[in-house]
Amino acid sequence: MKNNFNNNWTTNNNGYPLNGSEVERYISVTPDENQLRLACKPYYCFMHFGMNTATAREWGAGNETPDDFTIKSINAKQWVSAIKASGATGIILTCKHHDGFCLWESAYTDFSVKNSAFQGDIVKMVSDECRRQNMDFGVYLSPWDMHDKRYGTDAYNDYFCNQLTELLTNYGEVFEVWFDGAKGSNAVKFEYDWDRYFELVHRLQPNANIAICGPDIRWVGNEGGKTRKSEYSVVPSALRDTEKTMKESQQSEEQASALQKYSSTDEDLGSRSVLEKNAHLCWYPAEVDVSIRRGWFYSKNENITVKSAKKLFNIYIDSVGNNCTLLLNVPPSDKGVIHHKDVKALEKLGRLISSVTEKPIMIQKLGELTEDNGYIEYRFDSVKKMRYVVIEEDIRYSQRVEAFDLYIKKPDGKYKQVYKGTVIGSKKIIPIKGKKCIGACFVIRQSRSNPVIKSIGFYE
Ligand code: FUL
Repeated sequence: MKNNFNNNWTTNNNGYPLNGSEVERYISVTPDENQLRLACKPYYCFMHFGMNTATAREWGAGNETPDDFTIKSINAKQWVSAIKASGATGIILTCKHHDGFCLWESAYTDFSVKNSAFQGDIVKMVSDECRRQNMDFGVYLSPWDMHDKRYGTDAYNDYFCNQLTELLTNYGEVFEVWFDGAKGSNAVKFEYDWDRYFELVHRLQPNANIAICGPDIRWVGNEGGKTRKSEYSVVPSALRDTEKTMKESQQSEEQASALQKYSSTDEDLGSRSVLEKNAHLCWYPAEVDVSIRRGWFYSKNENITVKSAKKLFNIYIDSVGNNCTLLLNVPPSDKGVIHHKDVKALEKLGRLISSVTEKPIMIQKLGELTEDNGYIEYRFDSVKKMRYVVIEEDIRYSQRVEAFDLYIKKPDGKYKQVYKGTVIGSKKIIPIKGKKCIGACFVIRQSRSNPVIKSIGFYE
């Protein structure tokens, strides 16, 4: 056959074994309940807000006082509505960033909103509003603390656990806990008691995923919204090493822009050649954290850096549509609101995201493929202008597809290849740019055992 459709996973599988004990070892690695839930809600937002919002800094100096937090009110309703309009399903709030200032009235420090001009508990205001608007709420609590004198001693681990306990008991359900690996290069050497932190999260919020310096969600490795060509979720367990994550994280206030660039270090995290050398494997999907603006915190000088909806949408396609989750940072301003430029971009982003699946041509649930499904042909009832194809693996059975091709059938009946892909995973979104076609063909070239495809959808 001309397009070589017969050369597929059921015939030579690109020369790789289709089954066998090694393949069994890879496909036995699957997500747990929390990770499965996360994959169903793959887009949520970060909110960097705190002392740095008031001082227009990214990290601050650690010697700020509660008086420096000059913000007097916030409009939590506007925050949550603006995020919701963008299609996101949750918000992770920086309850305490590296400067140490707490957005809630912690019983374990004086350095919080309770001693500032602000009346109220910002964590409560945001988490309550999230619940009101049916959005998930998550917490960011920076392990590195420039302000607290206990940092560097055992007492700090107790302090951190006490704060974590407050956040995980007083604010309802928490969907994600974000432990940042960033730390100033000249900060005192200190070993965080990660096991104790993780145990606490598991006990107090059993449904929460722990991200970055945590076992459930992997940092994609840059802050510029870039992903690898093949984003694997089955990877060596060594990637969960918190020390490694910390080494690659931000180490100075000025370094932020360098981290926005993509580094090709560790480009291949999960191909067979990597997995075969590693005895221990885990399910560790990537999260893409990126800011809508240049910085993580609001600064009026950066109003001109708000990314366009189109740019944000491309980031969405490259992350959510590339087997990752997206954590888009939207920092409220020192006026306590999300700036109108960001609000506008978010609204448009929401419309672009819903446009992907608005006009289905055909959606098929496939399940486990068999010998007869080396390639699958689709016939549409009339000529369509196809704009997107969305393919999902049923990740309860791991991540199996390693290579696939997508063809469209042109109105003259000829096939044309429109995409050459590698992994699929939880979701692959392929933009086709409105090409005219009367059908399509999905050819899986390489797989780990029989592919299990939850669905394939074609959209105008
Ligand atoms: C980094 C931090 O240093 C930044 O300030 C920001 O919070 C970002 C999400 O993580 O490592």
